[in-house]
Amino acid sequence: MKRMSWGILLLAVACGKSGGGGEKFGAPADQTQAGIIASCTTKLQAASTAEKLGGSFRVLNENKGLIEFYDIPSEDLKVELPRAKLRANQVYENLVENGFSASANLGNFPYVGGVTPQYRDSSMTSYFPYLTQIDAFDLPAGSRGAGIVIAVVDSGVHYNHPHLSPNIRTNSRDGHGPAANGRDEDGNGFSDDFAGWDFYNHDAYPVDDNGHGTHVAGLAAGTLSGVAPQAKILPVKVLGSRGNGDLGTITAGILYAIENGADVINLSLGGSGAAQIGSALDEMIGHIRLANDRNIVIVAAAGNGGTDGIGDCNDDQPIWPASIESDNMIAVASVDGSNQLTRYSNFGGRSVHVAAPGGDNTGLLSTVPGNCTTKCTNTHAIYDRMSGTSMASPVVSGLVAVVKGVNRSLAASEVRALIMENGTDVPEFDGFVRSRQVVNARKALEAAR
Ligand SMILES: [Ca+2]
Ligand SMILES: [Ca+2]
Ligand SMILES: [Ca+2]
Repeated sequence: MKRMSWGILLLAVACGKSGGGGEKFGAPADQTQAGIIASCTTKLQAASTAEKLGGSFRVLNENKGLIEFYDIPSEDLKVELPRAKLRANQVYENLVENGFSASANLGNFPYVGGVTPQYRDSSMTSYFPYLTQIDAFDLPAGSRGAGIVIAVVDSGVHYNHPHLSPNIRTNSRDGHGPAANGRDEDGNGFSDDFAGWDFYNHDAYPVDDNGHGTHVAGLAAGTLSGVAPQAKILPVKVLGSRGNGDLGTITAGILYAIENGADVINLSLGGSGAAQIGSALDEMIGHIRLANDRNIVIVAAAGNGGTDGIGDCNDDQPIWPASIESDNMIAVASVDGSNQLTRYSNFGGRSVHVAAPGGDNTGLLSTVPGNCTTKCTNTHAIYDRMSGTSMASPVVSGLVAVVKGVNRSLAASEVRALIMENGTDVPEFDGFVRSRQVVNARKALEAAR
């Protein structure tokens, strides 16, 4: 419970309604704090608009001119900013369905690095059966995702975990910890973003206060548990400690990943109502298609069955982001250890592309946050089990890294097609999973060479 309080406390200071006219930092904590997102608006315009109309604003992406305004009616904004597209932001309480608070209130701490990577060996097969299930346990040297960046857009990443730390993508052009100076040396709009960015709290330390993002990162690219044990992880925190989040913050996180070197973007999050929300999602849809133009693959969880926990059909009830149609989008259902769809997994013969292990009653074993914040050693290597399409998604993100790692010339749509066509065929998936395949690393690798 302590973990939650600092997030809320910070937001109360940053996003409180009192003292309008200024710039705010950090995401809205609930729907009452949500604002209106405007495109094509400079920070200077935002400041003068907020001052004139008596509200406040936060910058979602300065270079792209994405601003969220608070306490200003949209009619007034429309008059003041005729060129901007305006959309109401939406806040969701539960965008991830599992995760747990870390064992201690970690606060912000710098990435340390300097850990000698410890890779898995044959003595560890029983810990990570999902890797054997998709033929990824013992991939040949040169086929482990080296040189590929997976953005984990989630609740943050415990980047000093000894089995994640060697794989964190760092930005040598902008400092961290003792080298942090409050300046944006590389001019990407984010000061001191050495190890990713925290869009939820607006700082350079995307520490995971939920646990979900760290688990996801470990499945994609942990040195022991990851499908791609030599790929890099770009931590992008967009969710709060309760798994809460909003469309504007998530969209800003996706854009950051696109602009800062991601080859794959993992989105183990989502909400219902894609059809109803409509234009509020336009910005996110636009950015997913922008990623496609740059050959960045998006991998998204198909969803965990909504409130009753029994899988729903995404063809009938679209969810976001998984149901967003784009050639680079891979929506992932979850199977158990016997390649059967798990009870909770959403499905869709048209809109869900592949299936991957996501854990059933026992869950997949992966990295979770511990209370070690400096140079963590193997004694701080904390693991736990979680289940969900949130876990199946990073298994596929890791596979995308493996595939792209051996053939960088593949277009995003080609990577998707290759993964869909080179798995384990499960005839019962007919009408439930578009490709009818559970992904398979060895087959996909052979096809990619
Ligand atoms: Ca920077
Ligand atoms: Ca700096
Ligand atoms: Ca932070």
